Amino acid sequence: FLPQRDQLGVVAVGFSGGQPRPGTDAAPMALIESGLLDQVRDELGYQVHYDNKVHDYSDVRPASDPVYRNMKRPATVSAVTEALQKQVYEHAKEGRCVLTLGGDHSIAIGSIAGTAKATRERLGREIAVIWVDAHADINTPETSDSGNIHGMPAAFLTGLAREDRKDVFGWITDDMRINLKKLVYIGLRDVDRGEKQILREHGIKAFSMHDVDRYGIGKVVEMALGHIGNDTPIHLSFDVDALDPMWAPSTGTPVRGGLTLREGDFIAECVHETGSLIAMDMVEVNPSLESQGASETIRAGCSIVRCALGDTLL
Ligand code: 5AB
Ligand code: MN
Ligand code: MN
Ligand code: MN
Repeated sequence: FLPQRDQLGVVAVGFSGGQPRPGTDAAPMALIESGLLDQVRDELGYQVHYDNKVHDYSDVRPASDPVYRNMKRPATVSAVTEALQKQVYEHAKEGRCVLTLGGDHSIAIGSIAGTAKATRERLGREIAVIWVDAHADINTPETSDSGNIHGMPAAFLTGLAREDRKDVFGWITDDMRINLKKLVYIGLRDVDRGEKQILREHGIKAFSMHDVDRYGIGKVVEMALGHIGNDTPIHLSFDVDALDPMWAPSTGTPVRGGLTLREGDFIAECVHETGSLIAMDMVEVNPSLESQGASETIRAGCSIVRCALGDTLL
């Protein structure tokens, strides 16, 4: 189902409103300036469809945006992700693999909604999502302590969180949602109490750092891919904070005890090898935090994207 695997749609999302720290909005430009898209074009041989623009979505952002149901900047995140959903959908319906450069992780609401919808229309298939992260990002507005929407995208995408207000994610329709059974996590080590309950209650497949230590990354990836099954279209949502802060210090919510850079690259390489990758997000890079570590973090993000798109060691 990937006839156009050499075609890559790229959306650069300069957005940080899903969490409180400015800076993730500068990540797409930093990733691109470090040569990511040139490498993908020249070394990996993709035809890159990119509008040469970091989107800030200033045209759709509401003037005022009070807290609603405990969510911070709900109408802003909703408007931005709705616009992103349309951009990603347009690429995906052409059969392109879609790379979304964030931005904080709230933007996955838009990118995954776009690929889920396009894949249903194009192939009549449900997508699987591999969520690589220190966090589960599956708080509902009610279980979240922070009110930050970058901790909630998986809840809105699976339908565990729902809202009728059109300007607060009410635009998410069933065809944009993902199946709880086709969501799998790798790298978890900082999961909120309410999130643990959600994961348990719904039997959501999750491989924590404990599992990585116990089985090794090779076995964990094998089990994760086994869970979603062969020939299932895969959306890889990669939060750079899945990596240990040693490799990726410049991120808003770093947690020690994470993946090595090689383990992150390895996950991406294995997803590429399936031949089923239809989309990828690289999120939560924040070049303005830990300024000494910014170039390291950007390099790590670029490396993981290249691996997912087929860069090989030999
Ligand atoms: B990230 C926390 N669970 O809900 C919350 O970086 C952290 O996209 C969320 O994974 C981290 O605020 C969101 C405490
Ligand atoms: Mn995270
Ligand atoms: Mn995340
Ligand atoms: Mn984070």
